[in-house]
Amino acid sequence: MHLGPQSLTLFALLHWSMGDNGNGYLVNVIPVTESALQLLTSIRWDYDFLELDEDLQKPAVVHLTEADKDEFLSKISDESQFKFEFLDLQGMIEEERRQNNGTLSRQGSFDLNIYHPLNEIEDFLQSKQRDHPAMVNVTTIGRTHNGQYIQMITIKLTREDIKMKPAIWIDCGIHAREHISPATCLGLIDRLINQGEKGPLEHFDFFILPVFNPDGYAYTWSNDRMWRKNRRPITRSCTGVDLNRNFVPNFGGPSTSSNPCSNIYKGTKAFSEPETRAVAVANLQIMKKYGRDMFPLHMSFHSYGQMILRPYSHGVMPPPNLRELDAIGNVMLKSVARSRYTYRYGTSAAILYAVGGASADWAYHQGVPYPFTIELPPQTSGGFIYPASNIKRTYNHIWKMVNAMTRHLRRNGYKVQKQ
Ligand code: 0X9
Ligand code: ZN
Repeated sequence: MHLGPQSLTLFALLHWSMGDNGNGYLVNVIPVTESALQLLTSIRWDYDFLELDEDLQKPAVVHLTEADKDEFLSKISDESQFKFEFLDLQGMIEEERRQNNGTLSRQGSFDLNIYHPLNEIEDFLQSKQRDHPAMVNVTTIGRTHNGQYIQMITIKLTREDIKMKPAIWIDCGIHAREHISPATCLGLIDRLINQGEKGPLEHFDFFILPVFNPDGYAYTWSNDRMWRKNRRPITRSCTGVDLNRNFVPNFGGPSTSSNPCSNIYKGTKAFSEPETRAVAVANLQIMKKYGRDMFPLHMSFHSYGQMILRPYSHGVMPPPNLRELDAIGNVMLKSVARSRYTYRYGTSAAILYAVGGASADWAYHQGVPYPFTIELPPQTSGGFIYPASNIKRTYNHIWKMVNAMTRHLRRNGYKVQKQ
């Protein structure tokens, strides 16, 4: 719900009427002039901008905490330069919660079409292992700062007569507030298991990490729905590292920060965090066991924006296997073309922003030839809050995408091509 354009004189009123309930504020800011746009661009990484285009007249979307709200608003106070409106973030969150609670799951079965807190996700994984012991293995690949288990689920058909299949890695929930991402992973897990040998499992083994950042995820349920990073305390007043900045190569590169209070804080060094170490070790073990030729695909699900991002994350220089990446990118686009979602395909640097220290670049560097980062729906407007009625459509079209990719890999060979 939009509250309509507000003037600065209403700040105090808004402050009292909206409260932030720990979730902060969401503001649409329209730069009216070129210099206004330049100003926004220059402070882009000082605040939590969710959207910022190089387009005049297109609203930027910024999320503000109680602590940085007044400072930011003073920067856009010139009415000849900026128009802005508050979005009702709290109302959006409450509506999301209402829809989630309103859908009662059938007793004894896990409802894939609502969002689940961490403990329920863990129960879901355990139940899959219990019900399908031959196919499913849930392993703890590490512990978080707050002592939560980082759990990976391995799904494979273990038939002795079949020769080794290639491995596929999928991770979800590296950023805590992107709730549609873990929900999508759970949908994929369920489908893979149900389809068994009639689906992609006939030809591939799957390693899926549904919640990369358990502490952050738990915190979005208990305290701040808009939390992004992990929850390791860094200074007395600032907490958390952006786990998608904590890898190499290009640690400390574009859109990273050395400020522990920043939402894109990279950490003191690459792999400073238990979550990124756990993921790196798990990936290296898969590489060792399967061999470099047998680990073709690495997918990381984020939200939002409906984008398929290919290497490199940190710039636009063409990667060595660009042709094959583009071929798979096309397959991905085609597979969802009939769904209601339109995706854009390209490098992060070209269609979003360049990123240093992202996990997908690390995977590529380690020899996984096809690492994709996928920004799930929706397309715009504070889309981390995404009512549960959208979950099914989301994992349905992603299921199609994964199927199309695996079919393509089988047809065209999944081994790394010498360039
Ligand atoms: O900033 C990020 O880490 C990602 N966007 S998000 O809104 N989900 O936080 C973009 C990462 C792009 N990098 C890669 N292509 N790996
Ligand atoms: Zn993300």
